[in-house]
Amino acid sequence: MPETPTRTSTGREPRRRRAFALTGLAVTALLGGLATSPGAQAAPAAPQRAAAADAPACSAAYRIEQTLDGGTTWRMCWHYNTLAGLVLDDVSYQPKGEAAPIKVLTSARLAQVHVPYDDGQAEYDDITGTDFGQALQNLRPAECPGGTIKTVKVPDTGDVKGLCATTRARGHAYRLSDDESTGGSGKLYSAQGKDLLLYTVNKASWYEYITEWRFSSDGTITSNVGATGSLSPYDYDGTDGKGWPIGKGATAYAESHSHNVFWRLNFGLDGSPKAKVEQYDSKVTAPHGAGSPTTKTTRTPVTKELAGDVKDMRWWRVVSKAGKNKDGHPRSYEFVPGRSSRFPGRSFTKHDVYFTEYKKCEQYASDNPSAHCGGTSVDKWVGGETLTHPITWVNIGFHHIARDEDQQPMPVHWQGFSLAPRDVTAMNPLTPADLAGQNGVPGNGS
Ligand SMILES: [Cu+2]
Repeated sequence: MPETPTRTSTGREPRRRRAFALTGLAVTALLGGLATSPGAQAAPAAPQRAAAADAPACSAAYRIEQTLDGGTTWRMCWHYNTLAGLVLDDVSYQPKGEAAPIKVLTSARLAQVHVPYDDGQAEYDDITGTDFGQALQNLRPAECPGGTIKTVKVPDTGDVKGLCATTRARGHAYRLSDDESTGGSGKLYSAQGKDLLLYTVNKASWYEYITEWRFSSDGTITSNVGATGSLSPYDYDGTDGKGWPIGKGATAYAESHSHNVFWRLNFGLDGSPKAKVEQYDSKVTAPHGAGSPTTKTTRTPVTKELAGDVKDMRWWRVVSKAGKNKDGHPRSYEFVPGRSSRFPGRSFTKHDVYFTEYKKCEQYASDNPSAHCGGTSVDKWVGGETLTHPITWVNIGFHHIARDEDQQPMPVHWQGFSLAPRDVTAMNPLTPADLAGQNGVPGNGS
């Protein structure tokens, strides 16, 4: 297996090198793809007329449709990008009671996996700088329980049985014991929820990354990246205080490092690329005398490009300009980040979320291949432009200090975020028929 230097935006030439499985052919293909259109490699066959009116515009092999508990249906297309791997397109959500699918995302995918080592001797952009996309893994049937494994045509690699589409239980969707003592029916309303689950596995040198998307019956979307495979055996040299011994006694100091994972989300709420972004902050004031603390929530319209930082009691949402729910409230999706260790070492990893105005050439959060983008990383694209068609970039970091248990294989460590529907429907999309009359008028026994 040849050792190939990583290609990075700053021409960084790490001393420590991971062994890449890149072949000359793959490198050529990768660069050839970049020269044309960074976002559009390996698109599915020409879109054909959808069989059903509600179906997204892609051929059957690239279409996913799943009805879950409560009658919620998720529909989408997918294609494969030779760098970023799985791309989801035209994602729509149709809970029971909605006459038509509600469009949510135009596209969603990974935008980078940035891996700097603590000693500064290696730094990787795994999406753009390794053979991540080329090294899509074949899945065995047992790895996709209850689902189907779709064939992915990976340029210069061939057909890979690489995309699992299945469902997975997520426990309680809701529970309400409707107490007679408070005027209720005495009934127990309880339901178990399910998610549509899609995933691929891509190898990046010694690591294997599981890219997972979940679409829940209650309208929530979740993406997680799980890192597994193996620690790089070339990196057992962290004896500089920047590693952790995983061999016997004081041996095999695996060098610590970070995994900074970026996603790129192009919303298309209610079928329109135009949307508003809002930031909410709540401030708690300590009690005066014998009183109680009070909390004030402020809404700040994000009208211009923003590099945002997660804080306690702060959140953002992307708001539809094209559609409202049956209560007359504009539909929106709220960004719910998972736990993150923000890495302050690079300008593009300094912030947790970026909202930038759509530009075709802005495809990868770092090491972006296009030279005509005014900078090669997402932070450079926050330039004060007015947001009309916002692109959302999510950065979730994980500082990996290895432990004995990381061998062998390494247990999966996960990082990710959710998008929670906020006023997409007028009530819980799973509300049972008995309780449908309680929109704004809950049973209160009075
Ligand atoms: Cu790691």
